[in-house]
Amino acid sequence: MKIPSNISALLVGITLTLVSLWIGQNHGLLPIAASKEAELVDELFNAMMTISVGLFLLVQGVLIIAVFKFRRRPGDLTDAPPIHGNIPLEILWTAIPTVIVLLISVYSFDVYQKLGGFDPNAIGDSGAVQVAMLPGEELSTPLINPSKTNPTHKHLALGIGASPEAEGKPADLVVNVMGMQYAWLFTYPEIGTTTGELHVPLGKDIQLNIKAQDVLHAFWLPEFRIKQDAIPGQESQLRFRPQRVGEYPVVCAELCGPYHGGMVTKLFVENQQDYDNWLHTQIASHDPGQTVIALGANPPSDTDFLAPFVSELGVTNEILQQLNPHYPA
Ligand SMILES: [Cu+2]
Repeated sequence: MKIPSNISALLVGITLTLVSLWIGQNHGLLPIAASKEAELVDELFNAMMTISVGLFLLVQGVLIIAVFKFRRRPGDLTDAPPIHGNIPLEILWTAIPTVIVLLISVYSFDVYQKLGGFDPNAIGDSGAVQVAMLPGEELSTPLINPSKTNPTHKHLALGIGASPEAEGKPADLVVNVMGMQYAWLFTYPEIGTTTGELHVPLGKDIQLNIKAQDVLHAFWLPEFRIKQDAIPGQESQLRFRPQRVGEYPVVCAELCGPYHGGMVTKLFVENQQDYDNWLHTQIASHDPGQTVIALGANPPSDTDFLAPFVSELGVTNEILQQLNPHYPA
């Protein structure tokens, strides 16, 4: 029995759609999604993956079928039929990708907006007035016009800000992040402590204020699908809500020097009790001198520098004395 060609085309179409939908949801390319933001980004990624797989299978499938079906047979020395083009077909294969790209752009803008990446209040809010000047001309008005600066508007912050639901509300926890060759430092302004690992409570609205001390870095949380440049002299921010307890990598995603690859630390998402316990250990061990050591502003003496290792790593005074004759007994 011969199956009519429109029915087989329909069956092929259904199979192609089902395979694309399955691969779009089960590609396994992304790490765990540890925040609400990550789920939104993943839905967008999966939608694009579904469309890409469908198009790939369709185009490659047609190509492979054509290679076999229309190959030159032995002894056939005739020319192929002279085909000049097919205008309706060309319009169709231009229009379909155009519509797909437009839909993806609207969808991705929607995700960006839900993430808090787009702040309508920030547009034109820098307060700067453009003044065209001829060479040698004196500047008669200040470049920053104070009357133009609306104090109710936040200053223009780069990065991912509050989501539309959290707009106008302060974050539950603010942490200052400093990128430097080759480490991330996290300062908790409430308690004034500085750490090399980031600890945040589960389910809270977290705001990171990101700066760089030396060169460009990029603060990347792969499991949270957010990344933001750390720029010397320009603060940027990331706001997110962790919704999964765990230990996640913090990666520098901007080639910042020879040891860039080692600029990795950890983000710990903890339930409130564990987070509070950690915070108390930080307050208990808080030593303003350590912050200074980390920032290299006021180099400590060898004795000060080695002191923490005596207690924390079980290095004895005798060992230290062997290494450094000036170390006090
Ligand atoms: Cu870096």
